[in-house]
Amino acid sequence: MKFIDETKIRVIGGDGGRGCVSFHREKFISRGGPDGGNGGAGGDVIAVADAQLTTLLDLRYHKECKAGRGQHGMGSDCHGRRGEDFIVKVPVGTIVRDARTGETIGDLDKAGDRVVLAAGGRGGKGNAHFVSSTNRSPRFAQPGEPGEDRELEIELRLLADVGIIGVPNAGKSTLISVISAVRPKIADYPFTTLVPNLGVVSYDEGKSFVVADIPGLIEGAHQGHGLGDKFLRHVTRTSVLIHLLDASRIDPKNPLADWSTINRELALFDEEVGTKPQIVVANKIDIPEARENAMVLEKNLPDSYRPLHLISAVTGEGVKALVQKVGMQLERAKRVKGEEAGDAAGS
Ligand SMILES: Nc1nc2c(ncn2[C@@H]2O[C@H](COP(=O)(O)OP(=O)(O)OP(=O)(O)O)[C@@H](O)[C@H]2O)c(=O)[nH]1
Ligand SMILES: [Mg+2]
Repeated sequence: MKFIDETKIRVIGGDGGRGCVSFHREKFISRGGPDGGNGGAGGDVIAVADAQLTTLLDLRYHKECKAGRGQHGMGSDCHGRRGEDFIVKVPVGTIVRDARTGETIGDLDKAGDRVVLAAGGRGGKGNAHFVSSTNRSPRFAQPGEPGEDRELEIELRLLADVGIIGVPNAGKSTLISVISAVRPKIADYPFTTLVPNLGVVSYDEGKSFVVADIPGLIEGAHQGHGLGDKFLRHVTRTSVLIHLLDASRIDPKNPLADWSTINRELALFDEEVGTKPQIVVANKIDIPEARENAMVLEKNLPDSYRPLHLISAVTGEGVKALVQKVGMQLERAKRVKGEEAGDAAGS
């Protein structure tokens, strides 16, 4: 299935129904009072986060979403029915912005979250509403109001706890395939992965986290080189990054080359992504010399990024320990977040 993570749509709330001008008519009653009912309100266009969806693809085919109009008011004090709402299903992690002002309208980060994208217009009042001591038989009613009409930018940011980033061919997809149930394409050439993959990783008993494997990054990704850096939006909400390096490619004379290149691209994409906690991992240590080169890398890494983790996604060496470490780091991050939230509530 095609993966779409940004699109534009137009949303239009339903128009309100017209109020009615009517007078009571009955046999033997010569001048009945006004009895025109109110028009019904127009329906709303509402976005609902649906856990079954993983892409914005459906919206590509549904560029315009219009809710139903309210029914006009009728005689005998009958009010018009409300227009039908138009429900737009979006994946969890969808952010909605007004295309003109850039204002964020909604951030649907939990399944079932709802946001009104375009409100329906109010229904007009019927003439019965306008009866007063000075005007006992008004001959006018209100028109319905038009529904809201706006252009929206829709963006999807996958909700993952952990992002796997690194140069092309480092083994990111191989790693996600051995720690979760997803089976992405794996091949010995750069840019095998074209769209992010999400997997659920179980560790300990009953505990799990969600990991995202994103397409490889190269120098100049922020200028669009390779596949560009737009997929980094999917790691903006993660708590931890696994920075995966291909140990067989480490040059002992310049061991930090790949690592620094990627870090530069992260920082150029977004300051927050650039400073996210990173677990640095050297993969492919089953290849001769890879292990030695990884040791050189480890010596050159800044203290805060040590220890370097050595793994082979193919033989499985070091993989379980890595998953445990990621799990522990996530739990710590959650505790800190909880404490911060507690502090904020307490103060
Ligand atoms: N020897 C060895 N080869 C590996 C290991 N992990 C991955 N590979 C191989 O490295 C190649 C690239 O693996 P992928 O998992 O597709 O790499 P990727 O990082 O997802 O690459 P892109 O999607 O192109 O960015 C494949 O041929 C894998 O079989 C490993 O631990 N040891
Ligand atoms: Mg891949």
